[in-house]
Amino acid sequence: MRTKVAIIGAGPAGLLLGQLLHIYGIDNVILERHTGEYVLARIRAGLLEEGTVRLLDEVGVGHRAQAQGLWHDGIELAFAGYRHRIDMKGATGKRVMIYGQTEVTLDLMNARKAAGLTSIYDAADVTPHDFDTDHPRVTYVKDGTAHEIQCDFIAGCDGFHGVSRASVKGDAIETFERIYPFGWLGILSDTPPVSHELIYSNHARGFALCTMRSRSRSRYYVQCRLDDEVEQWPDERFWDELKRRLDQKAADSLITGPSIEKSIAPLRSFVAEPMRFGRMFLAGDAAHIVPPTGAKGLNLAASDAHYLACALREYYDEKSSAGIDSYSAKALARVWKAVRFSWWMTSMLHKFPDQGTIGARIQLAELDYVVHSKAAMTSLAENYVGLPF
Ligand code: FAS
Ligand code: PHB
Repeated sequence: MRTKVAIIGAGPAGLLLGQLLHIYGIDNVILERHTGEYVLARIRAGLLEEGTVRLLDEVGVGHRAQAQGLWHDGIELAFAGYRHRIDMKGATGKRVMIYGQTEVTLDLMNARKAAGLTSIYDAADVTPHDFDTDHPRVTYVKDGTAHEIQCDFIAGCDGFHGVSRASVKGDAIETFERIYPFGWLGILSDTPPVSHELIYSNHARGFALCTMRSRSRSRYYVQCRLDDEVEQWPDERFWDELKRRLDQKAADSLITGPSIEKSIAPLRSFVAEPMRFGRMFLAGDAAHIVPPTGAKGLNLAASDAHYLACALREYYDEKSSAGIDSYSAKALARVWKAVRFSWWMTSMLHKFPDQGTIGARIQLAELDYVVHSKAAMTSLAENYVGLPF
């Protein structure tokens, strides 16, 4: 088989890139190691920046998000027993949309199918080859049969544990990593959200986040130990702990119910540089990971897909390699600002084992400053709603 761009990974980065390339008239094939059902079953992000929603509209899949997504003008920071609202729309003129990553992935999958584009799920041993030559190729095994795809370019959209970044020679890549000494225990429940906007809570017992997927489905997180296991957190314990980390009004009005999903995610900041290796590009989690405190992971996957699709359109339409030559620097400039913001939000809101009493006080002083300073609130808001592409 031959295609112009072989995309490895059918998560948000790969699927959005595939649709953008399609509307730019650039043939592409997606190779995914799991089934579509498996990909859809993963509960992950829930918050889209306006720029991400615009990209969904651009590829013709924004209608369900526009119909079912919840536009939010602000968020609340809770600390020292009180909640303080950050008016993001007032500060930046922009909003964010609550619309689950699962729905984004489903919308993109359906659009890809409707366009008759080639997606190979359940592809085993997917391996990029010869991407440092003008004739890259990708091999894989499907139902026991080996296959090869010749292509012009490879897009490694295969997430943090994918094969693309792992295929780059050690001396050609530099990585930067910070692993946080805690995780997030997340729960999904068919209960009405405790508040109409998100609540990020700094508490002496640890961080908590109240978010949602709709007006009848809530998503909650509590900071947990790295060695915690889901089995140690029966629903009752989770709800009790969440209430203890919220202000009294939220704790009193919280509606609990049976969990329909419960999982623990580790937190890390990670960046690989560069994001281009000859004729192979990395996009999304394959190149970078942020702690979800800033809700940036999915949105960075979207901006990478946008930058890469525009660069490839320039290559094919204008016979210019300027775009692909500048892709890595352009994407990384936005990635690093999101890495910084996600680190800052995480540092301000979580309980760190070694922070001591002074560290807790400095966090409270920072939060007190942020919610009482127009400049500080505007800075938080413009990063949270998404810096320009
Ligand atoms: P993905 O990991 O989503 O997709 C990569 C795809 O490549 C997967 O389908 C995988 O099966 C496939 N793949 C991997 N190796 C392969 C191989 N060798 N061959 C073929 N295919 C291969 N972000 C937020 O903004 N907010 C959140 O709240 C949030 N919560 C998260 C919770 C968890 C538990 C995790 C793990 C991540 C969370 N994220 C969150 C980040 C997450 O949403 C990612 O940023 C987003 O999925 C990135 O999309 P992709 O880059 O497409 O990577
Ligand atoms: C979510 O809805 O899952 C979510 C929202 C905002 C975050 C993290 C997760 O910062």
